[in-house]
Amino acid sequence: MLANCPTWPEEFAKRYRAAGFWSGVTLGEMLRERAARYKDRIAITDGDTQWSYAELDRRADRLAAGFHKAGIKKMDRVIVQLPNIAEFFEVCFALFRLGALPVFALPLHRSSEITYFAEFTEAVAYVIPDVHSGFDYRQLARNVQSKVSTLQHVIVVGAAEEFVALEDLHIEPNEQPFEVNASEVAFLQLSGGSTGLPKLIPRTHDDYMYSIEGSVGICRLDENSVYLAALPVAHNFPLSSPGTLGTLFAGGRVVLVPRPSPDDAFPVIEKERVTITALVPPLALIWLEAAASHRYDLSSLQVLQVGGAKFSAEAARRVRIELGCTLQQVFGMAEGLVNYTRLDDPEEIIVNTQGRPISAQDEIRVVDELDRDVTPGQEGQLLTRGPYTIRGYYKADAHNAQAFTPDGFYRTGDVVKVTEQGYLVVEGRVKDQINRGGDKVAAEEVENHLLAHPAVHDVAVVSMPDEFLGERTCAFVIPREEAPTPAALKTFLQERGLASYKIPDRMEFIDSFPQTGVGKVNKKALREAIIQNLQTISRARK
Ligand code: J2J
Repeated sequence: MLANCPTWPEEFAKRYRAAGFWSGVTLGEMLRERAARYKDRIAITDGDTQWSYAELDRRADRLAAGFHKAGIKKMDRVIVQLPNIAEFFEVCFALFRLGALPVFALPLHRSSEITYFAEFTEAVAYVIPDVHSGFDYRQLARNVQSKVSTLQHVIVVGAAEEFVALEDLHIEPNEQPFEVNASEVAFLQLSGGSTGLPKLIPRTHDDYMYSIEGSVGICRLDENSVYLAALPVAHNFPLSSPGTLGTLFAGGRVVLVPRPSPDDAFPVIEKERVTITALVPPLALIWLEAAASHRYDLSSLQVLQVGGAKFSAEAARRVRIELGCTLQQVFGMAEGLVNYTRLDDPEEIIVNTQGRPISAQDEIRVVDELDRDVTPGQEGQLLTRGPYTIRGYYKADAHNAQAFTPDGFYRTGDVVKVTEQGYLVVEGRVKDQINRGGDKVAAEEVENHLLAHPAVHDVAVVSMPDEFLGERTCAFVIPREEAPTPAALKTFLQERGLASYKIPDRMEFIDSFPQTGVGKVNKKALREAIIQNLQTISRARK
């Protein structure tokens, strides 16, 4: 097992295995079995590239052999930062088969995030595209490699320059397959985060397969399903809810688009006869707007999943009317628990709730600030435990003691209400995070970066309401003698290599922060001040 990963106590593991929730099948074996069954059926479509199940299977084997020959071993961590391209899947399945662990980074991550992931996980390899969306990832790799001594291999899809080209790694596989056990960690997924440094989520083959299988059943995927991956493929939602892996599990076809805009996605939906896709709320709004005037035939689309942030009931109601398909709300988290509205639920449930858990094995508690269960139907903090919700983050003992209850429930930080029918409605959150249209921003992480600026005395990052993204970020800055300009601070953050979506949308300079009774920064007052256009702030200061 990977060291420093809290896991399920033996009594739970035994029960989950005995009941068949954990099937003992690895992700690599799942593909092997599907390839034997579906052979030449198309598994992945990426523009003009089409890979059959047999081809993907063969490529994964050849690449696993190549990774091994290059010196990448079982349990080694490999940062995978790829856009929506077919190679993402050969890389993942090769690593799964080798027993090496992908660390999933998003295409928008920059040197700050990647250097941290590489250092923290002691990654030996980093897989990148050459250039994507106008950004040269080789330049980023040079920067990271100069700082992280463990990082021996940079592997590039495309023009490798001084690095290794992915295509050159393919070799004839060894007869002996690698030994990987389904109870082992399969990869490290990223947490949305609410702390200074992002947390890494260890998911095992067993637990992930269980969540995928459950999701496939709920979303009714089968051999005829065509799933469009429009969101970044490494994110947990398009990866597993049921996402691309669920589609491969079901024998369907994964179709990739480089960007989720209607201009990119609509012609592909028409051409490939896409049946299901997943979006975050702001994108769903853009699709709804575009649906009124586009000229494409979207009639194949049966299900539009929306999740990652709260989708308003008002927008939700428009989906069936304007896009002609069934909306499925998805409230999930990379730590585990995923809730879905069911496809045949009454419209009122689909529009007004964020769904119910995948499994009867998902234990849900809604509690007050003292961990006491609230009266059913009341609002409270969501705690959860179950066969696919982690028991702790990777190498994070101190944080785990707070993020999990002593009996193993994960504190989601979300504030929810449970309806009489057992559906969850997300009402807010207690974690110090801004949910920028599905992109999660940990306030403390951005605050730490701003505090590194010599002209910044103190800073508090909070959310402000936004019609389109749901929330945006605002940084309240107490400057030293001379206040820097907002533009200078933004450039400073960019130069520190922070992902663009974490750079505050707005900056306000103030003299002091409103305080809570116990002398902490009163972020609630700051949030309210923005809504009331900063009047309360000046009052609070007087
Ligand atoms: C309100 N908040 C939501 C929703 C997630 C499927 C779908 C989404 C994610 C995901 C995922 C929300 N309404 N419908 O991993 O498999 C917020 C909550 C939650 C956090 C998790 C999946 N859906 N959220 O978004 O790990 O605050 O996963 O705790 O990125 O997003 O973020 P993340």
